Amino acid sequence: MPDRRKFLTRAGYTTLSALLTMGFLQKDKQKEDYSINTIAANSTRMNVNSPLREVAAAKGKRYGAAISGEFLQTDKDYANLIARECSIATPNGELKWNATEPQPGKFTFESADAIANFCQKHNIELHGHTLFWHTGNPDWVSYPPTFEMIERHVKGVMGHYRNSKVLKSWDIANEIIADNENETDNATYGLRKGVKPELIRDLFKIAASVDSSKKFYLNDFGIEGATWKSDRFLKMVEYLKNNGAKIDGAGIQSHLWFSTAYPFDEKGFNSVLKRLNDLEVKPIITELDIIIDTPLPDSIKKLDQMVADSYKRYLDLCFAANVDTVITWGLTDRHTWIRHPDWMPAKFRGNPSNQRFLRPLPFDENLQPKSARNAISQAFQQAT
Ligand code: 9MR
Repeated sequence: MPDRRKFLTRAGYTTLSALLTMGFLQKDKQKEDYSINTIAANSTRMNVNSPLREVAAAKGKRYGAAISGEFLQTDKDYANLIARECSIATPNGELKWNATEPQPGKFTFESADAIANFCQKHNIELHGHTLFWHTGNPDWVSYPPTFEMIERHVKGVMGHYRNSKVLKSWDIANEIIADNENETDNATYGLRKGVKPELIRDLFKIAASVDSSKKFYLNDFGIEGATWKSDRFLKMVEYLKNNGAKIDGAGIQSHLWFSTAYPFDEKGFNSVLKRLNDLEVKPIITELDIIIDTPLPDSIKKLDQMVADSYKRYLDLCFAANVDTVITWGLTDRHTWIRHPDWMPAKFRGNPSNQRFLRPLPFDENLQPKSARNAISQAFQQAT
């Protein structure tokens, strides 16, 4: 008979040393969180330090992040962390039009394939982002692109990944809904100027003719509540469903701002999730990150707690509506787009001392886990 106590102890040591090797643990936390007894007791169930991909999988769900090929190559700690935590990933830019078809009809997949290979090696599913977007296009592409441009692009890019073992879903169209009624010439669907609903329907139809084995999503931001925009987005989803397009899901980007000064529209967000579920269009969270708006707290610790509480609150609502996929837009504050000078919100750009309060992701700039990571883990663990 094997000595069960000894076995558990050895398993505990193995887990502990693996975590330390990955640089996941802060040394001073080691004693506090990782007594061998704790590990032994938890070895058969999830705890807050289990990889998020495992915590999610225990509930039939997936956790992932947007990933960048450049950082995967240059930052090994980052690559290890992605491999440890993620079961799904979205390429940050490698599948956008400017990356895949920089010249008309001349396709290049080197950087996207590198991401796909990384995902295959680490058993991570790839979410294809994106075939149609008003940003991230080479100069020769108009917005909206012509039908011919779309057809060639979709055939070229989707065709390349038709037999991919890891790429299982596509953001067929991204951010097609305008932000308000002044930016659209289509009151019903609120599409960006020049975009016609029929063109989007045809885009989905071309996609289905190339590879209908993948899941197809319509992806957008600013739809996390009952707003003019979310209403138009839902109408567009309904239009696609009713007009012969294959649409499996809706990507709710979730670039969120929380604040002590204004409430989150919980009821409105629930109603968006409910309408999608009623339409049998699966809601997934595709680009989650969280900024805390002013008034800012007086310490980073408090800020991190506010970010964590916001994650928990948001994900609890998602999981209550059966959302099974959560992708954050990046994994660490080291690489977040929000701190990039091109993308930093104007309010923070003009105020350098507030910029250290931009901590939107589960890990900090030193790749150490923050309370936000614990909150995500807890939300998964408590999901029913
Ligand atoms: O985070 C991405 C940034 O690094 C790129 O420069 C930019 C243009 O390709 O796209 C950013 O990602 C966006 C995503 O593709 C769509 N939703 C908003 C994201 C943040 O801007």
